[in-house]
Amino acid sequence: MFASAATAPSSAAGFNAEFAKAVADGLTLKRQKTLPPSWLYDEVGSALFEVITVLPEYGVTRAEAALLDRAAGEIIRASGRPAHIVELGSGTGTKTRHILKAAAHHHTVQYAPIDISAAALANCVHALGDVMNLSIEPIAATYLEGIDTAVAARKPGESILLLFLGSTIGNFTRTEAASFLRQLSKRMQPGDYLLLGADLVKSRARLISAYDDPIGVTAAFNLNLLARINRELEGHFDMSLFTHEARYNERYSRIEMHLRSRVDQQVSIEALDLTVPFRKDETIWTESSHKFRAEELPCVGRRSGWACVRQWVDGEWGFAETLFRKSK
Ligand code: AVI
Repeated sequence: MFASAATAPSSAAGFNAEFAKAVADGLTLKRQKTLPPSWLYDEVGSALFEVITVLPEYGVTRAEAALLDRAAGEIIRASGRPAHIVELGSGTGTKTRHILKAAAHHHTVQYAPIDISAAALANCVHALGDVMNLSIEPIAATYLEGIDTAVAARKPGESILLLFLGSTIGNFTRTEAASFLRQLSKRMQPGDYLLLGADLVKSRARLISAYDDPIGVTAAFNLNLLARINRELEGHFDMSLFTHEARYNERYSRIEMHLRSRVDQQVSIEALDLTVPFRKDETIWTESSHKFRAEELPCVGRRSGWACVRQWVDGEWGFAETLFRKSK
């Protein structure tokens, strides 16, 4: 299951057994080769993702930041002025800053960003260090383990506002998303809130150029996965023999990112003692990015133990922040 946009720290020299297993499993599948999207985010991939977020064609991050800037005060009031804010994924702090500043306007707020990458957490602490009345307590863990730690640290009577921003929920399948939201709900108490950022369905043309930008940053982000296999697992992928492809799957309202082999070829991965055959035009499916209808999001939450309180929509790009309260 996808964890976060910076969850898979690269180890320049080290051998990551989980990565090795994911590559061996995904590239030996008979029908559709796949690689899980969390492995896109090593040091190079995370840096490329930061560039993606400022591309003119990729409106997701800008739309969410603008929405949070406009609605932060309302979100904080509607969530009962929480003293404890927990964020899944630490990001760069840019979007969260609006929420934290609004929350810490009247009283001290405890902010716990959760990320498996210590480097991402350090950046976040650095970026938000100047927000007044904010006590930052980073948690280096997977999302669910991190929530357990954050919940254990809550003071009696204190409610938590959980942030899951950036449309990372879209990188789960719909079934995984529902089960993940249910897992979150199970760990929360009545009176706790969840703010969920999700990208909305828009025209195919807009989506394709967001995920296949004209200067090739997203292509580099995707191809870096093969470069990572070369770096970490002694792979022999020739990047010029693969092309990045973004497809829009109308039926599931999702972008699917693939790496397409230009030729029939065999690629050896020495650390796995594996040779992977590719037919011309065969692809590796590396990521899905689901898009939602605004009215679908309250239903997604309701089925997973969350009651919708309010929704804010950015109509220009098409992005929604939905605030949920844990159902009893
Ligand atoms: C992190 N995640 C929400 C991004 C998305 O839009 O699905 C990842 C991404 N992949 C390509 N461009 C951006």
